[in-house]
Amino acid sequence: MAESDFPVPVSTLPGEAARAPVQGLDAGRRESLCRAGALALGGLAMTLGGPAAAQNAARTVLRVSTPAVPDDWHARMWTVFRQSLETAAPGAFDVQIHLSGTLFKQGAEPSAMARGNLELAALSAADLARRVPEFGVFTAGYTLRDPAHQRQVFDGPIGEALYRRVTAEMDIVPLATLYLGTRQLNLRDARNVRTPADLKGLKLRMPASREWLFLGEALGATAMPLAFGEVYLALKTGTIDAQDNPLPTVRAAKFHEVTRQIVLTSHLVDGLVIAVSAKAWQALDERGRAHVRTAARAAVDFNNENRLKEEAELVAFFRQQGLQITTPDVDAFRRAVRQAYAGSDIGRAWPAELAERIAATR
Ligand code: KDO
Repeated sequence: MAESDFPVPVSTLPGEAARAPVQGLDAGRRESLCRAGALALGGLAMTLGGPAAAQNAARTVLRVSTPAVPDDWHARMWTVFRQSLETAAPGAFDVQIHLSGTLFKQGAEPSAMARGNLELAALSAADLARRVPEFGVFTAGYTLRDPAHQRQVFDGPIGEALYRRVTAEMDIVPLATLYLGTRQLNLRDARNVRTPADLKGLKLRMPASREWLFLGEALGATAMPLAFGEVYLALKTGTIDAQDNPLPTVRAAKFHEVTRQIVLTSHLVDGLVIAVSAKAWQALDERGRAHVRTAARAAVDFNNENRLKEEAELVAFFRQQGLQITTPDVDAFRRAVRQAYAGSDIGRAWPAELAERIAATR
């Protein structure tokens, strides 16, 4: 990713030097050196900028970047994350939350984290599959049955092993996986959709990556890549005919204002992995790490609880808004999607037994 791809220039922030890992030292010594560095910086800031600057210099800056819109639960959960850290360690962390893709573009977060320009993000399976192909199994339609199944898989041995692979391959440390919702089709103009054949020729916007586009095609549509932030306008102007997202996202991004139908294909039980850059993680002591883990869990719990509740209420809400809500032949979609993956390169990117172990997880 070229530097010019980043919409907002990132400058060195106060506290950055205090967080840089020092190679070849044991953790205790590294921690005391970091503390000494922070104190030295604090002293300098005191001289230059007074007590407020000194306090800021000693805080660990954690920048968060997400494409999520402010009213979405997985945007609001970052405030819960910040509050949890503030309660556990008052004044120790400075969590800076950047919403709607204003700091980094959707999909650019992993490389920004690996380069030390970003500390925290919630990453999609497609983002992780680029370096850890097994993660691609979660980009495939109809892999996970429901939110409970997702939780069992990610909180169990499969999740643990995949998290370790991500840490080894990507210079980022997964902390927890949130439920983003179950993805449904959302059409600009209503049509009769029973099976994938009924989507022929439909321009379906998907996030811009090979895995997402494959899923769109497997559903029977013509997949078109587009960033999340551009979907509303594209629906409004007719550049695209449809998009897919979980119902809470449809509401938060107001896609129901520019669409007429939701087809309940339930094709992907979607999740995002909250992860911290390895650089930021290494600069934390054990207590700091425990606080960050607890904060990530609190954020996930907040998101999951609210999202599940809202998801259950939204069909009624969208009907009230005048949208048609239709249920297709989901088995026909499941069969077509599974067949598409079975014979493809993308389906071969993860070991067959992984999909079987996921299916067997209860
Ligand atoms: C989207 O672009 O459709 C998507 O739902 C993909 C997810 O992986 C995630 O990036 C999400 O957008 C954003 O967080 C916005 O809700």
